[in-house]
Amino acid sequence: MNGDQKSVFAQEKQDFVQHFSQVVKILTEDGMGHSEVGDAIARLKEVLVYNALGGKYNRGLSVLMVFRELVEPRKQDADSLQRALAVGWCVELLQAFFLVADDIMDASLTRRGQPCWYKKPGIGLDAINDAMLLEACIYRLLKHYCHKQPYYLNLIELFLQSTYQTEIGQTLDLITAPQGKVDLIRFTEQRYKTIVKYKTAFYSFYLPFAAAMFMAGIDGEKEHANAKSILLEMGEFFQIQDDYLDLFGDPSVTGKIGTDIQDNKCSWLVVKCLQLASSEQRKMLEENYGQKDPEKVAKVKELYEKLELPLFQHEEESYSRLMGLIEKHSSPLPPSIFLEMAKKIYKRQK
Ligand code: DMA
Ligand code: MG
Ligand code: MG
Ligand code: MG
Repeated sequence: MNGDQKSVFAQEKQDFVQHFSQVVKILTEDGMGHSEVGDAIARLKEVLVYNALGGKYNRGLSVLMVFRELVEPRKQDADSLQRALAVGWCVELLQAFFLVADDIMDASLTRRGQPCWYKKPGIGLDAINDAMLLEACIYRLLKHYCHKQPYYLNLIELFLQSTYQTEIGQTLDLITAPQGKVDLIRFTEQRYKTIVKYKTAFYSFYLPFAAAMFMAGIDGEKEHANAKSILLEMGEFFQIQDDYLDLFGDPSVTGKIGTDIQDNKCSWLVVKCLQLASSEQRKMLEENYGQKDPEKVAKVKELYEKLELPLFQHEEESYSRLMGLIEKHSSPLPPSIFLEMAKKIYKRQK
């Protein structure tokens, strides 16, 4: 792949990752002066480095990509670009905050190819406070870079609202998957869609686009609602892939070992399985789902494989639905920003 063909994401990635040391510096420098909290700041630095790096950076890079597309080039001065980078990192910090907590709640073992933070010797449930620190960093960073900007309040409210929506989604995800209580009746397509819209789509897709829109001075309700309608469709599809990869992905590529079957999750796989299963197969699922025993997990996987769950067909359908939405709702934003994102997620392996 030569430079010209590289996606806009690949081009931005280097700048973006390089900016991280600046972010860490801003977040840790004033504390170093206050020597009484120096030890805590050292811990914060460790938490940032372990948990904010090593992912795909799609969410943070989206802010940058959309910002570049929406702001006229003569207004893309060095300071404005610094702010776009910083806001991109705020989205990555939000993600890090959710993931540290999500891995505890899901009893996961690995993330981004290394042990989950709470699994590290000596960390354990102290990771809960670390997650909260990561969240607090979002607003410290926003204030540092953007407090004089006309869109400052819009960004704060956007981050707060996205956090609330994600937490509502995580609540639904968790209460639909009570430990030790398998009840397949809960796993409806409607419930599934609600869970993933809230837990994933808002913060992963709408948030980065909306942040860049606000920074470009686009704050109209209609414009945001239009972009949201496209981005929520992408978000739903993205989580369906995540559910598929949980079981069928290669952990050396995804960086994480799946836990959805063991955790009794309302995964896309179990929802589709139930739509196709005979009453016998349903009974078999009832007996084996939501348990740690590897033999039971393997039985569930076997059933999924036997039923040939229609991910490919779903991908095609979702893609054409998305193209329709982009045609209808992208204006006044250039369709290319949505198409770039779509290119990134359809057919992904990780
Ligand atoms: C992802 O759900 C949602 C959030 C808010 C992290 P998940 O538990 O399926 O994510 P993962 O597969 O990355 O643990
Ligand atoms: Mg999880
Ligand atoms: Mg989860
Ligand atoms: Mg998952």
